[in-house]
Amino acid sequence: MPTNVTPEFDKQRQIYEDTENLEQRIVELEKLLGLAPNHKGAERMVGDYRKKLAKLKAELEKRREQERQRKASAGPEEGVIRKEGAGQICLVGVANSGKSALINAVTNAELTVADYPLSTPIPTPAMMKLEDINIQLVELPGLFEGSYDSAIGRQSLSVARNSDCIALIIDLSQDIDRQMNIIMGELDKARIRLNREKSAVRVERTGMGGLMIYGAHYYEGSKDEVVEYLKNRKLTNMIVRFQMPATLEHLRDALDSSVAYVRAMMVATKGDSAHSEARYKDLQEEYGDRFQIVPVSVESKDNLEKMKWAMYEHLDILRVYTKIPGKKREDKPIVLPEGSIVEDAAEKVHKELFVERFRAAVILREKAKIKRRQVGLNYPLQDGDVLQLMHR
Ligand SMILES: Nc1nc2c(ncn2[C@@H]2O[C@H](COP(=O)(O)OP(=O)(O)OP(=O)(O)O)[C@@H](O)[C@H]2O)c(=O)[nH]1
Ligand SMILES: [Mg+2]
Repeated sequence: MPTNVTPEFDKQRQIYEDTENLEQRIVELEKLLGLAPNHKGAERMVGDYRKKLAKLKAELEKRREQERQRKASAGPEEGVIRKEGAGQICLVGVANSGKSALINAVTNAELTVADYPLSTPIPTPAMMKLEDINIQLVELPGLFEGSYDSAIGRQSLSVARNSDCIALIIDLSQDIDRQMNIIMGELDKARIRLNREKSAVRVERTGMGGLMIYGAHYYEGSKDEVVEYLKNRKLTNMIVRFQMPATLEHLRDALDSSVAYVRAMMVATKGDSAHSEARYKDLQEEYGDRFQIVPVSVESKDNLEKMKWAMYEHLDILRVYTKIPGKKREDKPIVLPEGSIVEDAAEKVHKELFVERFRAAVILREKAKIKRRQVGLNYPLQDGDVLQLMHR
């Protein structure tokens, strides 16, 4: 049933829909809500617009927060590699670990492969095709002890901290402890934490009210210890929430806005070389709990396909294909973060407020028991879903 609206409302709706800038959109949407009819028949529409407004505001807040963090942590040369494709993965390892050879093996790039160190002197991107999407791989110059104190090392690490995933490249023809010590040491100096849950500890600075500590049973020590620590740091008004098992280090990181939490995996290279099997076994034993480890060899082309899929998995994304009834589905997927719902996909397809005109969505899942399912906007999507969106 169409909602009766005034001409002013219609005009303002057009203005709002045509506005691209996020801040301005919020202003226009607020004006629109001011003009909205208040009869019963319009409740649903007004509700949808209010939801949208809340979402836009949250988005703006998130953007501002990201901007603040970027400013807090960035060096002057940050952002030299523009992100492209469905996700970005940084290859991080010591010199000569086989990063360039690996990238050449899975992309069209022709990077210099050489047995002398630092043959790749600056962060270097290449595109890896995987089925119907592209994943950007970035080789960072080989790390060494003290990288973080050099300009190029600092720049590399700033690329890594903003990346979607870090692939630790461990050379199975070299000593693994030495490599891991160097890599983890430099990442640590750059305040990059791998595979660690950011939400284990949440802190909120308050103007007054003293210290409030929730979920203290998750903390490895006593609550008094937390209080003592915060007092020593002159933090007297604050809410601390432990949401998962946590240590003092987690608490310290939570108080430090320059700490970056990045997803990570491990690629063990040169699986064809002498003693590589024993080294791989040690690596599994020591780090298998923390990282998925994929052993590869460029020389014998071993496991490269498996590595590509492991990289895909670590991007935490899903692919959805739109389809018009009676036609073949689109070849190119819409790429969304894992956990996305129908509404997220709809927003990517139809730039403007779809919610109001939304009629129904149908999900086609070939592998599922129920292959065709009519769903609402809040329905969670899965990788490979084919989606039909019906609107007025
Ligand atoms: N046996 C063997 N050697 C490899 C393999 N992959 C790379 N290499 C050799 O390892 C050496 C270093 O390879 P690169 O790809 O240049 O290593 P890199 O990590 O890019 O090095 P930098 O850019 O200098 O840090 C070269 O001599 C390669 O031929 C492999 O799968 N097996
Ligand atoms: Mg290289």
